[in-house]
Amino acid sequence: MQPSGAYTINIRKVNTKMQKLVLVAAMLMALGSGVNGNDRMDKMWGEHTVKLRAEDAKRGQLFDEGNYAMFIHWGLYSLLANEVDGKTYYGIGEWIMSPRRADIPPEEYKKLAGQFNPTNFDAKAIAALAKAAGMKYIVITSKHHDGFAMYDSKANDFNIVDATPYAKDPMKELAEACREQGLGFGFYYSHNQDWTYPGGNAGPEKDAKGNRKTFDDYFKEKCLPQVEEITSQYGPIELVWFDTPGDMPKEYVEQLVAVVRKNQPNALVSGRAGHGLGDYNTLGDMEVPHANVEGMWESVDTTNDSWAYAWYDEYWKSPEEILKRLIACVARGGTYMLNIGPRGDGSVPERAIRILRESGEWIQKYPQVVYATDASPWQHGLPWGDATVKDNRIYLSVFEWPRSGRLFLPGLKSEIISARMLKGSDSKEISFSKRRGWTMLKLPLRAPEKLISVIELELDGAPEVDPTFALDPEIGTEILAEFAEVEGATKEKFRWMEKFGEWKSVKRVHEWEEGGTASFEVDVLVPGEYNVDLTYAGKGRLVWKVAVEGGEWIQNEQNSSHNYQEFPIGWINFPKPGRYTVSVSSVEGDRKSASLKAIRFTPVF
Ligand code: H79
Repeated sequence: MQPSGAYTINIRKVNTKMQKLVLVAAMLMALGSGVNGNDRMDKMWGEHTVKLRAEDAKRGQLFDEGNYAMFIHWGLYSLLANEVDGKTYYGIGEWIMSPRRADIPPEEYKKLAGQFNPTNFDAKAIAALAKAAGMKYIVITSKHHDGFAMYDSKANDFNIVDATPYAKDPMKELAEACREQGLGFGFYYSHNQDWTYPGGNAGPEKDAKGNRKTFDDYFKEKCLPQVEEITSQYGPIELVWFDTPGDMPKEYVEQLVAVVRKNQPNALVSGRAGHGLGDYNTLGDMEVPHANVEGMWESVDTTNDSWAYAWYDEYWKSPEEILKRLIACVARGGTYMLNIGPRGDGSVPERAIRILRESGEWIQKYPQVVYATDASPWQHGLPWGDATVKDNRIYLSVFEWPRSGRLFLPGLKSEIISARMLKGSDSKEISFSKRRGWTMLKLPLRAPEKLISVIELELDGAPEVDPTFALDPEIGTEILAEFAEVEGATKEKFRWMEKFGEWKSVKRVHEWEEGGTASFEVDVLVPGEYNVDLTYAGKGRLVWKVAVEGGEWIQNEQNSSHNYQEFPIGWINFPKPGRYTVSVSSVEGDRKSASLKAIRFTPVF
């Protein structure tokens, strides 16, 4: 059935063939033209710090110990795949009907349901994929901002059973398949925004008869009954993932949380429920933090760029990249939820399957790195990898294998009982030595693993570490500006959209005053010459000064770009081992635009 009327939506044929790898130039879309809606975005997403109450410990167990979950964005929008009437919209696919995208009127959008027949949806295969990927639960869109219910809803007939030729409830099958695989299951539900139901936030203001509808009408007639349904029709669920609370009044959020508590006493409520009523905090979309984060939190991320299926979106994160991001989240103290966007016919893009299977194989070999582990005592990544902790053991995940066969570990104060190079369930003792607070581990010349190799350190107690940044004697050490002590400049978090809805973020130092500095404390093991690079954004040529307190300073001019880019400044000397304070200042050029993201020290000789 084709949509009728003056406005027709021609959907793209479901694309089962692999598309050419398009590293779209648009990816580098203007930072300057991005939305600096930082405060607004925090409000939009309902970001805040929440700590799970102690008595709730059991409720969050799968979240807290599983550390890795599958997110699924799937709905009517998947059918459009980000193309409407021959025009492709680059960005997050589930926003396609928004006035900011293809601007599809609600009544037209609703007609799409007549074409939605996802016969290739295979709940068992998806649950098996999540399992093979090492994920512990699945959270899927029961209703996104478009208002279409992907489950059997009695409360509203704009749903997959009543409005489509498919006429079945795929969520029943998926909930069942998860149970069979021993996985947890949960629903995403857009509680505030509803773009097709009158009264929903950003939805129509009047109903079909022309009567004005309020948010309260939407809430009582659709939202609350649907949350009642998703929490009562699918057996025990792990969590309800509310999103974008916006300005939704507290009393509504309270009612929703009460429904979840009543029907699913063991389910978590996402922090984006709003008003601090959720159980944990979700960072900004696609944000993997660089410093340890307190409390219970998660990062949500995409396997490619868009949440929902987009026909052109073939820029995938490699298995190695996925593992690095997962380990980084766990090492910062959080949980990682990674999204796939099935096509409108229900099938999962083959590349997503490959990535998840391959990274999953690694996780099955090294579960101790990921599950039920604690954050890194270094509180940030290390130049060659990252660290996770289980009781008296530290697992060092080595992303960059040292060519010299020596791995330099700074600041570990605890006694090492044994150091072992792991190879799956086998392991081999390796030797180590200590010098000036650094531990040197003697590694085989070739990495045992293709993706990420793991070293296990058994300690005489819980790890004690001096987390000061330390310059690796063999490879470059990057220190982000977010770790700088700042005087006469401003440090702040800045978010921008690379493509529509595809968020990037940085903690930058900018608004430099005359003589303003960003200072970094560093520990040097091997004295000598280090090349200094700065990563910054700005306008025109900029002059930067880098000074070692009580020692040498260097200064240089380089070009700049609106997007963060790394530029060399010059060599600097650390005359002897020990502690130094290095400060960076913006000296000349358009200082207003100068925005520092990171400094890197690479040993020369
Ligand atoms: O489901 C995915 C997104 O669709 C959803 N969250 C993830 C998990 C999400 N919905 N809204 N947002 C994320 C925030 C997006 C805000 C923006 Fe805009 C939409 C920026 C530009 C368009 C609203 C309108 C805020 C600024 C302008």
